[in-house]
Amino acid sequence: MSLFEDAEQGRSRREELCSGAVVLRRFALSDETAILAALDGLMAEAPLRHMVTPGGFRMSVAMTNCGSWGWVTDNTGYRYDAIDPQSGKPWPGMPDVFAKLAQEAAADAGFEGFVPDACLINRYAPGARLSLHQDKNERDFGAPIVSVSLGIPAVFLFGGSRREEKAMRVRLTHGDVVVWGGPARLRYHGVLPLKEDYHPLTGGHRINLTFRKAA
Ligand code: MD6
Ligand code: FE
Repeated sequence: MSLFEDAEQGRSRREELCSGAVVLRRFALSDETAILAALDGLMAEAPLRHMVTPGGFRMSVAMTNCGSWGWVTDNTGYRYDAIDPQSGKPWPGMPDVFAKLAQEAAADAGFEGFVPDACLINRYAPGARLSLHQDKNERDFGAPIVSVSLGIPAVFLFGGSRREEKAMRVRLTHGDVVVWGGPARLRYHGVLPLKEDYHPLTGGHRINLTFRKAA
């Protein structure tokens, strides 16, 4: 067996980070064209924007949402909102190709029946970063989170259940999907400042989609 067999055959490969968290390498690759086409439409309806944290800092990552609920932050705090505060309209619907990919990745990781109602779209330019945080604005921690990486690589920080615990570094590249739930659901995580790079489909950017069951 060749070491590079998975890559040669375009197949996905599974790497467990800890109990409840798994990286499905290249899992989203076969949907790349459909995903990026859908993103163009979504971003025309609900443009990317740099939100402000409750502490008053402008986030370096540009964000938007699709689905029934969108994650937002402003000077009043973090929340899920059915309305895009910038347009006053509901967020764009979640494309079928997104929902299907998220459900299949979750099932592959052992979380059958995942039906996301929120998709946060993050765009990183070189230098953009996400500091260590827990995802805890969702109502039910029983559902996993499915995170899709597209475009240029990033180093994902995967820590413990306390902020002080040393974080693992996981390089995520185009098409990788991280599924995260059960005993791992409240682990601290973040993204190191993005290095300059180029990807033929996203240019100088990384795009991350995180699917959640918010309500
Ligand atoms: C990112 N991801 O990869 C940011 N959260 O750009 C997240 O914050 C995240 O990838 C929960 C579960 C998986 C994630
Ligand atoms: Fe997160």
